[in-house]
Amino acid sequence: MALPSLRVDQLESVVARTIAAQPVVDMHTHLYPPPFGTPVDGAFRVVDPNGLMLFGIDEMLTYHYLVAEVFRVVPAWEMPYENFFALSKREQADHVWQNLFLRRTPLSEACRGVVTTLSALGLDPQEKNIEKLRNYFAQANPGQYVDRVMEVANVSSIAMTNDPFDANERARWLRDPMIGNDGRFRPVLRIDPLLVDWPAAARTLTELGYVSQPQVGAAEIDCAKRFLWDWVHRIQASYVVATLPPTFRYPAESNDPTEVAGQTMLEKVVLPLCEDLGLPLALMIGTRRQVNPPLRNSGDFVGKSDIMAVARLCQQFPNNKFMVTMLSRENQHELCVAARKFDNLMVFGCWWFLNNPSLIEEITTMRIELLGTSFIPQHSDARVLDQLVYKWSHARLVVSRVLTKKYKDLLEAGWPVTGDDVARDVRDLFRDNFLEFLSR
Ligand code: RAT
Ligand code: ZN
Repeated sequence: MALPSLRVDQLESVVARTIAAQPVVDMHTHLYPPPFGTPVDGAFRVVDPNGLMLFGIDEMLTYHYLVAEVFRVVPAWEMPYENFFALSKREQADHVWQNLFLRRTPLSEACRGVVTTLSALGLDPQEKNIEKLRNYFAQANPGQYVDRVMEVANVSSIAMTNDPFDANERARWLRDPMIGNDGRFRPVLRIDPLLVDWPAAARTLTELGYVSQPQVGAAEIDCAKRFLWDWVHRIQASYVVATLPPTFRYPAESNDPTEVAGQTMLEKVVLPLCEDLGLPLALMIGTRRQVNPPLRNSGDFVGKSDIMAVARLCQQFPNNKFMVTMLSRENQHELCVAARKFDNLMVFGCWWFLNNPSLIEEITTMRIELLGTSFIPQHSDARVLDQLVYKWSHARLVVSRVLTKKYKDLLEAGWPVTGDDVARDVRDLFRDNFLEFLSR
């Protein structure tokens, strides 16, 4: 028997409860399981300085979003960039805590995120004594702590970003081929240099025995194919991903050798392999790297990109699957329209500078209006495990608001909406659209 339609006054609580209860498959993060190493042990001794599994208060406070924000209030003429980066992680965290949380109100989204996370983990942010907070994380066992955070955040699966061009990460995979074998994490192959910096990619390939020249010829295409094939299989990648600058064009509009090489790699290596293996290619477009290099990771910027490049790729490679997110707010409408034209295009996420409630609300509303539920509303992009808590709780609240409004409009138009309808839509948005696109 069909369930009765919800009443308008029931919508808000049913949608909120359903979204809160839906485990999330997080399709893009920079998180890793414990075998990738944790920088410090429980006694705050540095054990693996380049360890990739980051968690705890010091990592949260030194997140690159917050580093950028602390230089707004303690500018470089007071705290030169190099002095800040020469501090220990703990001292950097103290500086951020002092200046963004104690001396000012932590109103920004990234600051509020720390507060949400601490509260949800059962800590009292009003305590304000950072040492007490540190002691809590120092006692955590990394493997069990992954479970705890996933439970609090209600995340059931975490996609990593696995970069064979990063010497630190690569060495870990080569040392231990089973390193990524943790059912909670999903390996994903990151290939930026192949598409944006072939000379650098050629150096790495050569070092690894896939001898390549800075000019792309048949031998380089062959080497890159073997390299990609080997790494997709070594890590058991779910998909392939690259972050691209706003200047990305397809086809390339200049004769710049690096751009031309990137296009050759895309057409002759990456797309054929993805097609053969049924793997989506995720393109994250719009990052202008290092407009302020002394700020390091925090020095990247945003730029408006060209959506016709995406449309042409979708059209000319109909047997490939593309997952695309764009960093600039101005690109969002055109990207939605492109997704109406191409069923091999999956739009995802409100990325980085867009991961703010006001923008998520605007973008998600527009996506529902143009695409129904056929998109992936969010990915966390978490770099620190604990951030899963706030990135998802904040996103859930906004998506709840948007969906409630849309169901209300539909009820008023005369269409019944049941609890089962809500559950199915929420499942699609937070889990199945991604999983089905992978397996399509
Ligand atoms: O969102 C971020 O944290 C950025 O620093 C980038 O890592 C971006 O997400 C990317 O994957 O390139
Ligand atoms: Zn990312």
